[in-house]
Amino acid sequence: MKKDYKRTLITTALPYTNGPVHIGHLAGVYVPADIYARYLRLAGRDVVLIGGSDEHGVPITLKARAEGVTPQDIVDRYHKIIKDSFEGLGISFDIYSRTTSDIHGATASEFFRRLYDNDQFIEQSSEQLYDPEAKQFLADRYVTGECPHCHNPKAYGDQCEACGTSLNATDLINPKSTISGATPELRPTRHWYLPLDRWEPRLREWILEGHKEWKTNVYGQCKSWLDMGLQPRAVSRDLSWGVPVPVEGAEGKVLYVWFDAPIGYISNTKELLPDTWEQWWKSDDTRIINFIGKDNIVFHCIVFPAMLMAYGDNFQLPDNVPANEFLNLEGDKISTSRNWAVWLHEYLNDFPGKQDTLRYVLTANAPETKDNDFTWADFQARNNNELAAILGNFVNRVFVLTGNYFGGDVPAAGALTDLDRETLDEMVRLKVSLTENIETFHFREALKDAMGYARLGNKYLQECEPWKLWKAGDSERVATVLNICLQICASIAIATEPFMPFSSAKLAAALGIKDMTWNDLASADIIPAGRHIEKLEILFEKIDDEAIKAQTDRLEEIKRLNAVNAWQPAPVKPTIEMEAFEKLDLRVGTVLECERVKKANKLLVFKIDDGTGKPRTIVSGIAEHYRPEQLVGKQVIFIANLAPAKIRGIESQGMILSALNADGSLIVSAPSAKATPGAQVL
Ligand code: B3M
Ligand code: ZN
Repeated sequence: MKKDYKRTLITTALPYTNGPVHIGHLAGVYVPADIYARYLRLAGRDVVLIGGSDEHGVPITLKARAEGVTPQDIVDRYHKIIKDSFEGLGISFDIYSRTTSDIHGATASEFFRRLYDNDQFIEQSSEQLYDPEAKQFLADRYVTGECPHCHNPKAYGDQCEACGTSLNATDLINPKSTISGATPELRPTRHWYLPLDRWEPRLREWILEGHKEWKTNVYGQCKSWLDMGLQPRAVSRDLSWGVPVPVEGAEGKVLYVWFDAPIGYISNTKELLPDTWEQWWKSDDTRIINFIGKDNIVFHCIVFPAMLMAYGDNFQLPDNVPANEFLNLEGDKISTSRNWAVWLHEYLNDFPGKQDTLRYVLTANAPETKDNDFTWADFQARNNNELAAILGNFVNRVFVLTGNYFGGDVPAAGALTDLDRETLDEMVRLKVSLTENIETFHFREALKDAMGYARLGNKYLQECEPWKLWKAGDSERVATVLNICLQICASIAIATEPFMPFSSAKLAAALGIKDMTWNDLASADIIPAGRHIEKLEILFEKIDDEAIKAQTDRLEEIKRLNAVNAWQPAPVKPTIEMEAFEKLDLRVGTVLECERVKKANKLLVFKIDDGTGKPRTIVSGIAEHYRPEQLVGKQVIFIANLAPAKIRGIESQGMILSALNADGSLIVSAPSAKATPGAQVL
């Protein structure tokens, strides 16, 4: 890690604008980056937080094609949604721009051109997949097929999402065009390759020797890439959407999206700081931190650094790349295409004023070292039992007591007891731990430390019981206790600012704190005696079951729709002869009685009128789909000559036919009109 640096440039992965952002993006990248940036600002450091949309790449053109609109329409739509929702959540970007900006086009072009002029590329013709029907080359996500590593049948031409391996389209087994469904053929085409192998020794030394402090997932992935040996990588594509390759004779070719996107960090800094941007990129005393998700590690740690090395000009390499693992939703992988996500813009709509709850839950559950799970039950519990019951409750009690006993004027502290001193010491210990945890990107632990102030405050208040002291007439002691409690409140405002800026701002305003600094954290005299403190609005309202149920119902509905979309009829069983069918005796019966089988969730027991005059007993496993009373009086089709079987001690004489639907629901088969009980179905 760089020791002497003057400024920190923080970047966040540029989200593709083929959809809105969801909680997985937030937990992995944007919330941690924002925590870090806010902390550095409070600590008085020079920092910029750079973000923007990644508006090139095949997913965007595919989406445009599917909707019959232009790629520009798609990126305009989602860039706005993404930018607005980041703002809504309080992600404090100094700039949030986009890779379709002019300045980015020019910057990316110049970058490529300089590498080209300095012989940093290999120009090579190779056989690539071509769609003879759509008459175009198929790069990246224009092709799907079987992954050669894990045999997932739906791997993309650039990556297998099942095993995470990054692929070339030509690696896929049985490739298919996603445009026309055609089987692609190989055709030669010329492209520019960045010879990563040239930079391998320098990359090895820089990462494997120089950055042992990187997170183990990041370091480990880099090491395994380097140990496999680096290969030249194509940095252009035969596509029409993207930054054109700025070389003569390159018509119809654009820069590979992973070549232009990271340059977006530079373009956006230029746009923000046209006069001083170079300081932020090319000066040794700048420190660059890239916040990304785990699927972006190789591009940020190997490919982009190799590009920067090839460019020269003292471009700084990242000092750290704190990549997170993935967040799941209710036990299932988050997926844009399956709509299995909590979308930020929808959340902001559904839970107005509750930005901090989401930020809190995503940090408390951040997938820092392993994949983690977001559940709505946990979201509600953390809001109600932690934010409202611990933090909100403490500050609220302190404001109420100060109002009741001192008319809202901050009382002066008198002589300190041992407990007071221990409490003040604990505040300092929390600050040391909190600072260390943020500086080393351990935000989950850091959040616990920040909440530690509220826990400490509650404990202190409980031990001192100022309400008893007041009754006993010891107003002097009450003054000291409440003074200390108010200083704890001030520390809560500071300590939680990086994590929960909205409630921190409300609390700070109510306490009359104008300029918060990290320096003041844990101090015993942030709030001077005599200051009149304002009324505090409730910081965290409880979230009721109804609001949570609306969310879980929505997810259930999505699950149902996904099951319907993914449904395929079962393969038809091997052919049988007429003779075999004729052995089967299918009949119509009328349900006379129907009951649940005791202690069996799935079983119903029927008495059926089968025309013989003697009711027939059948046990059927359909209790999850029908209530007994729904079936009484209905007609069903059953197998009349199935060998009887004992089920839970009941002899079942046949089987009722039913059909299982795509969405998991079940219907019992019945004749289309009233039939005579016992009539054969032929
Ligand atoms: N757009 C990939 C992603 O959204 C890509 C990140 C670019 S960062 C320069 O996962
Ligand atoms: Zn795979």
